[in-house]
Amino acid sequence: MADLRDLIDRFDRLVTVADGLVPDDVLESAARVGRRARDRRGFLGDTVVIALAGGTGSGKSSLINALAGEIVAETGAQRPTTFEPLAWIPANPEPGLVRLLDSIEVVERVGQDRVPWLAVIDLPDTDSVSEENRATVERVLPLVDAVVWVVDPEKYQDRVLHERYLAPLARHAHRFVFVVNHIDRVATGDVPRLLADLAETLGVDGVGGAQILTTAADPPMGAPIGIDEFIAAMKSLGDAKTVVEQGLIADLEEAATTLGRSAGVSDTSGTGFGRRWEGVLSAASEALASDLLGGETVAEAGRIGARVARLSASLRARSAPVAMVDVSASPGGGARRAIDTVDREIATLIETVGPAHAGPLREVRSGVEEQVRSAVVAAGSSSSVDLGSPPGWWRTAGYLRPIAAAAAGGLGYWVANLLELAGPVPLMVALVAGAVVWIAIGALVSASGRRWGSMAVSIHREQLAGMAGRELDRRLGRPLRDALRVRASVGAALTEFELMRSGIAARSER
Ligand SMILES: Nc1nc2c(ncn2[C@@H]2O[C@H](COP(=O)(O)OP(=O)(O)O)[C@@H](O)[C@H]2O)c(=O)[nH]1
Ligand SMILES: [Mg+2]
Repeated sequence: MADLRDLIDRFDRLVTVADGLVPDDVLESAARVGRRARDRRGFLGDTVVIALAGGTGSGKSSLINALAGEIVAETGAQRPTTFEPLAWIPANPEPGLVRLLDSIEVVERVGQDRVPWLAVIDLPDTDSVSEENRATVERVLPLVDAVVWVVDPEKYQDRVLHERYLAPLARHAHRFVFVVNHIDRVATGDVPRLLADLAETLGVDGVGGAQILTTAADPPMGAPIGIDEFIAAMKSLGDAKTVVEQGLIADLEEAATTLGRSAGVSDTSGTGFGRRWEGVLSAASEALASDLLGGETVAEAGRIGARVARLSASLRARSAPVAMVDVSASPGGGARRAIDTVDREIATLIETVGPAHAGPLREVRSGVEEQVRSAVVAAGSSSSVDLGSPPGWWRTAGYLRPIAAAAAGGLGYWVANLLELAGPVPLMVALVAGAVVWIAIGALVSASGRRWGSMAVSIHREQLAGMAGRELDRRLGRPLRDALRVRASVGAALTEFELMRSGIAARSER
């Protein structure tokens, strides 16, 4: 998803330029949609951004460390009082997140790819009575998706917290989450009472109904407790947010279309290019992916997977065999199809804007073949796929196979005897039953291996298609957009020129 804040900026600009071109009521309802989007509280973007607040020693830094699975924030044990605000954020942060951290002056940022959709900001401790710290919380609040109040089982009734922070900020209650940390220090039987007690006090503060979680971020013994549940809670917060944002984007798009139609233009460049290009990209990148990793490679991966499975299940194998599949990019039919698809789109564009203005577009068109072929090479640089480690049950199946076959044989023999079948028949029945089970287990393992192999390369294929799509967009989408932008500004300049010219003509007639 593009940065929502940028989209809203663009939208506002559109509303500004449309002023005077469209009826007032149309303009006003569009402006309302823009205002609503901008007023939406929370971080405008894909990442779930949360801020940790709470008193000194409640365990905010420890919680970040527990999320990170390593020490990234100094805890009370290491450095008791100094505070250097820290953010634990995705290693590839979206631009909006970087701007947010810049604006609230959080300098220390630790990149992570453990929970790639989550950004955690450590706020100044809330036990100081200083107004400044509350102002910080208040300033950050509208910009983040949630403020997580980390409290201590002993100090959760702290007057400063409730009177200075929670009660005055109660109107933001719907974006508060509470974490009772140090839960290892509370006897299990006492936890429900403690939580009920906290909930009651929160009700008095006016923040009743908020979610309360429990953690032990840094227990003296054993692993942290409640961290997975904490991540799950943040995830569902993010899911709810995605729904809201998608609705918002749909509203903005609809309002923009209405504005454009009302002003007599069908979209920003008047060509509908943006909308069509997405389809062109996905068709072309799919075609390229078939060059990079075609049906034969998928079949080959299936064969390799089946072989790995059989080997894993054979008692001879000491350790799991390595499973690699070679992917060799061979520009062929797929590249041709991609070239044709893109070429057709540019031809349509040229026709729409008219041959007189199509110079830059024609220039892009002449390079299509070369760019598509380079995109294949760029996307397909990694040439082998590791199928990963084989599922453990194959080995188990290998051990069970002779046992199960022998058991089936024994059972067959016993049943044959029970039926009083004479001569060599019971022995034959035993052999057949044993063989059937032997073969069935072998077939099961093989089939599972085949699925495993082709699944792994199919996933890789999707990644390749994504990469090819990004390459194509960078090499062709961007210059096309630039060409259209130039054309739009030429159009605007031309209009200005015409207006001035007609003004001069009118004056000279007088
Ligand atoms: N027993 C226990 N100690 C904890 C827990 N979480 C943090 N601590 C300890 O409490 C102290 C303060 O933690 P810290 O994360 O620095 O708190 P902060 O001031 O909120 O950042 C440190 O010595 C931590 O080791 C916990 O869940 N259980
Ligand atoms: Mg700390």
